Amino acid sequence: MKTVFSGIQPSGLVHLGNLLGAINNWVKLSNDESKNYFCIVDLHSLTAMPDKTSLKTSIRDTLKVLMASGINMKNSVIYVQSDLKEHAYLSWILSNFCQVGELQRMTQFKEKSNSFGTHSGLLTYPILMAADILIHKANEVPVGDDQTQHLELTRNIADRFNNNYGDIFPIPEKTSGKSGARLMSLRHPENKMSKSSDDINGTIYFNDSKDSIIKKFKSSVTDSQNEIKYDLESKPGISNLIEIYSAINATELKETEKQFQDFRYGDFKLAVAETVINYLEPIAEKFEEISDSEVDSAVENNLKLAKVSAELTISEIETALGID
Ligand code: AQP
Repeated sequence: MKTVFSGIQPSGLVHLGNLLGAINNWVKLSNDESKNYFCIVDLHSLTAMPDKTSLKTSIRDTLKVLMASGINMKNSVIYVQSDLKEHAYLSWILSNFCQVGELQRMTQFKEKSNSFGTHSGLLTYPILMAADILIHKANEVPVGDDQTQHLELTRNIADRFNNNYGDIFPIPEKTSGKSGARLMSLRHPENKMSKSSDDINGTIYFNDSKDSIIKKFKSSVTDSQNEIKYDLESKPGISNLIEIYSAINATELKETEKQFQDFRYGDFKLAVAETVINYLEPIAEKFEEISDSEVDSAVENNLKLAKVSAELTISEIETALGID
């Protein structure tokens, strides 16, 4: 049986990019024959030095979104990274299988070190991500395209460990949906849609009101032509809207293009807004129904399962390294 791992940072409200790029695939995988670990990676979010109260709220809200998203909880273990100290322990071990130069070349490091300053947490973050994945010996990692480089590094680290100490880790594969793997900001289609974006009008949050979603789509940046065509180079705004519509309706980009070929931009924007409203509404409603105590008991039970898996891997690694 395959093992799946993926994580999400509690760095703000979950947005449409997180849902279509990652969580949608988690829902699908959780209904397959696989063992799934979905983790709120709060240690990663410390790299942005968050405010204590917002972090606590964000952890709880992100757990609730996962529970509301339709993930099959029978096949899935949902837990918080800092509750399982083995992640950080393995990260230290794996840091010996990674070169500083590799970390310095990571695009996210270059981008984020401009905003948050260059502390070593930002640099070593991908090693912690490798530990998150390898601690459960995951074969499959459903993530958005922004994580491709980090996953490649994880594969290299696993390979180097195996070459030196025996075949402990499977080499994990990245999986993403046909579309939605990289949603862009509605206001700045050259930047990815992000929780921590400066312009919140470019991001659709899971609990945005109907009016706010319509307003954000109406004001989305497109181009001066009037052709519904997928062309990332010259029409990034319209391509992003085609991507969103296709990801929600599980249609090919070409099919969406054809369906709306005679539409004016304004009408197409409204059609995409409506599809997004229908997609988000049940998630936001379910989110409101989940109580804090339901979250607490789910996390407590799930953590026990995650701990069993992590301890098994750590014990194998310690034996392989001679530190058992
Ligand atoms: N714009 C996006 N399009 C598609 N997928 C995306 N993901 C994030 N943004 C997009 C995917 O969502 C999962 C969880 O991401 P994360 O919270 O761990 O970190 P991130 O990629 O840094 O996400 P954000 O929303 O941009 O957060 P901040 O603003 O804090 O940096 C991942 O699988 C990611 O690929």
